[in-house]
Amino acid sequence: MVLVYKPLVMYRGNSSSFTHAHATACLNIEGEMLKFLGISLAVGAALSIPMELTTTKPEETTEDTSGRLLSLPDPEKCAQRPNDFELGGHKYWFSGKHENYTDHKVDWLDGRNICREYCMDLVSLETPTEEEMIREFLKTNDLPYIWTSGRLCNFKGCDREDLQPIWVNGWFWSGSGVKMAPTNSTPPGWSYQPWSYTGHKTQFEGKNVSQPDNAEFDINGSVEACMGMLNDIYSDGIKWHDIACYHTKPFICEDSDQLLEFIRSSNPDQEF
Ligand SMILES: [Ca+2]
Ligand SMILES: [Ca+2]
Repeated sequence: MVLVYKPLVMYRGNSSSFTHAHATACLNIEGEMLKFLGISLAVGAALSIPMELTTTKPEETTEDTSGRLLSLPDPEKCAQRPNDFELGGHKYWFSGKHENYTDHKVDWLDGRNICREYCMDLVSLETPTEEEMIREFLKTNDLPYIWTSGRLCNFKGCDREDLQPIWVNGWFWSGSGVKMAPTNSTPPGWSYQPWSYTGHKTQFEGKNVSQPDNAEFDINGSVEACMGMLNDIYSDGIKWHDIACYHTKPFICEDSDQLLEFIRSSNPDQEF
């Protein structure tokens, strides 16, 4: 598959400390990781293509994607990244527990970008063990919702046959580049279906309409292309929901192997 990719400078805002070479190195590492995983589908999100280049039909969304790019890691932040809990050698932190971010509700891409400055990304729930840990965290802390890195492949290159239908086979973890199991059944090796069996559309259909349901698209044309965990918002317990990416929520960051590898190789004398 060939993705049209414009080699832009992949940072935004005040990033004078990063050269274009840094950006290229970072992208290359992520590209290698994707090759290793054998999932070129995630290139759009994991390779940090700006949102305005990745949305195939921007007129279909109310998201303001102008000038939105992904951030590169900051060595100082990476070295001192917060650590609220750990699993399998990965560190995690929740925005609500940290001074600068206590009342921080951000849209999905801002969440990714804050995490990425710490060599992390929004949390990716690849295993039931990890999913249960995060679910327990929401429950214990009585949190209404969080962003995860879950993302719908709805940009250039996503028309590949094996990703169809896109609402079933087109979801992946942008933080790690791992493809999700089909959304319409219990994932292999899991004892439960993490996507909600209900949601906004249920009230109109007279029967349960499960997630992902792209419900907001019918209301205002916003594609529900990002995935959050909602805590009983639809009296459904703590479940996965597709949500339009512009909504603001607190977030959980998880170590990014790719970004840590990048920062370690570019700062060999520092501990991360
Ligand atoms: Ca994970
Ligand atoms: Ca939904």
